[in-house]
Amino acid sequence: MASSLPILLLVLCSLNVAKAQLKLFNLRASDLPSNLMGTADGYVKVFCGSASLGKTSIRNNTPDPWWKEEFTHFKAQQNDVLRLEVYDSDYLFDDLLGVCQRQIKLGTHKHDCFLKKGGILHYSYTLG
Ligand SMILES: [Ca+2]
Repeated sequence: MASSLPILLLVLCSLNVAKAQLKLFNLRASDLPSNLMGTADGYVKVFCGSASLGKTSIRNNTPDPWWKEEFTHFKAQQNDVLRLEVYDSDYLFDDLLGVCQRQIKLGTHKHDCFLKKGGILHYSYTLG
């Protein structure tokens, strides 16, 4: 019996660090705020843990943008922090409208996130 314990621990540890694939999709926003520069020109930067997964294109002049881009991360694992930063593109400095962070869980999930400066980010992800 005693000799099987190290093997069991080894298996449990392997399961703990098992990498999974994260896919982020159906990114859209609603009611993004206008500023002095006019209607919002929204885009989203995507991070998972310490990895930067890239950013969407800019959707000009709409408070209700959607983005066709999908983001995939092959080295994700459960409880990694998914971080989405929503910006309004402007001439000099892009305006950070809000940040959405959550620990990812296995399965497919859909979320709405209220942005600090107004508006809501909607997104879905699958971890598996
Ligand atoms: Ca703008």
